[in-house]
Amino acid sequence: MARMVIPLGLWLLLALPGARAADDVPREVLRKAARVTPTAQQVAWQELEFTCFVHFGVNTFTGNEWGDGKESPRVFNPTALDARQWAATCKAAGMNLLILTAKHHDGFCLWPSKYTEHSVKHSPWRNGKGDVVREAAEACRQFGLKFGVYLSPWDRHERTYGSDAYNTYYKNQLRELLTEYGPIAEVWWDGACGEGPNGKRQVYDWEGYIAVVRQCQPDAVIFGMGPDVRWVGNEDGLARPSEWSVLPKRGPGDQTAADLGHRKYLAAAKDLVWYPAECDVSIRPGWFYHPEQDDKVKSLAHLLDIYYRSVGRNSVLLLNVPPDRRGLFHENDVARLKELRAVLDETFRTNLARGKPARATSAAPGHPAGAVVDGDKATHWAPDEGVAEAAVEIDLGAPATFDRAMIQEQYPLGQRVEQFALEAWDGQSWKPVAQATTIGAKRLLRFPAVTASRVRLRILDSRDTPTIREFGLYKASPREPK
Ligand code: FUL
Repeated sequence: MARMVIPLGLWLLLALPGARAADDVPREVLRKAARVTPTAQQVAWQELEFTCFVHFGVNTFTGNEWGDGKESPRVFNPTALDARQWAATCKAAGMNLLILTAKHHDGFCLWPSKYTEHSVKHSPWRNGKGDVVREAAEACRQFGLKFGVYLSPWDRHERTYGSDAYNTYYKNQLRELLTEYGPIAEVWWDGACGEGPNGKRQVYDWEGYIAVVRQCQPDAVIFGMGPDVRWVGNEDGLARPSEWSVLPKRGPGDQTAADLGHRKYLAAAKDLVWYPAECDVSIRPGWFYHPEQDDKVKSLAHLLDIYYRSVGRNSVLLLNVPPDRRGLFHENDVARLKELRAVLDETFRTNLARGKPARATSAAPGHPAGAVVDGDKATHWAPDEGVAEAAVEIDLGAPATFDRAMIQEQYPLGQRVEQFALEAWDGQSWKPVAQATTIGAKRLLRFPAVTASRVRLRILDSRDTPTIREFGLYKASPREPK
């Protein structure tokens, strides 16, 4: 018989007095993490769920993804620009905010900035009198969308880039955008950085940039290099299977680990922060429009998968739709967005659990089980204080068939659930339907169709008393590709 060999590391672990597994975290640390909460601005942003990125600029006309800053402003000449067509498409697709690349890395400004000549002012478009930022901001207001700006810190055109004078230039442009175009809901900063004409790498004044945003648009959230919204870590539009909004405070941009927010990081952290994920992805291979990609618009199945793995995983989806050389969203992209909306609407129109009798293992005063099926985001169910394991059961009244579930935590109070399961009563016993880890703002689950008249949501582990805002059961649209 082979002898069992215990590796040295394990011996040491077994021998060490009080040795703990990495995720055996003291309760008070978990409770502390569970009580970190979002700002009102972060909540407003999270509720947007589905948002639109608009990459547009000289690259649209040169065919590049990154311009080198040497482009003539004369190349910018959309023949039929209509920002209302963008806004109308977004609205119909269920997107709630539009973020425009006011300036990309090439430095060309889509508005007539007072601080540079490298802008629409010297383009043939609208005889140099046009302002894309204004047209987009006004279209968004007209269609009830929020508006945001991408202002690339990396600027390959500006002569002062690489020196401190550039920080002044950047702040001036930021102030222009944040004071002359009405409310701005999101400011988008990636960390791209290069060398200026002087051969020096630019040292960005992030603190100074943040101060300008806070002063001019206190309701805006700052993405990426700012403190409010974090890059999910990929450009595929996909959040992690366990996506935490509470993280140890670290340097901006250093937020790409696969197990970010895992409890094993909490004990050592000095500060914990609410830093939720945004998933950016383009509907096409490129961020900018390229005619040769007209037949490469992502499939309906692919976009649905992205939706379930972003919006359905405690994140906001920022889907890029690049206007073409006319200055319009291309017909293929518009058609795909329509299909996506139709399928999502059909799937989520009827919540089979809504208003059905609900009961729970326990309920704290004022937080009854029925709150999870009342469709009211102001109410939630919570078991008795200090209970990390609890269940809520919903009686559907008659057998119903479903293959999708939606669960929301009352996340403005903190993100708490670490593990949960969905079960269905088959007449004899409870059968597992699905199991997952985090919930946060929204969790969407997909599973093979189940027919049952009773279901229960079991919270298996939670960092503190769980709070469940809403629960839903749905049957996927038959138009969803198999
Ligand atoms: C990146 C940029 O370099 C890409 O061009 C694009 O704008 C993407 C959304 O962000 O950092």
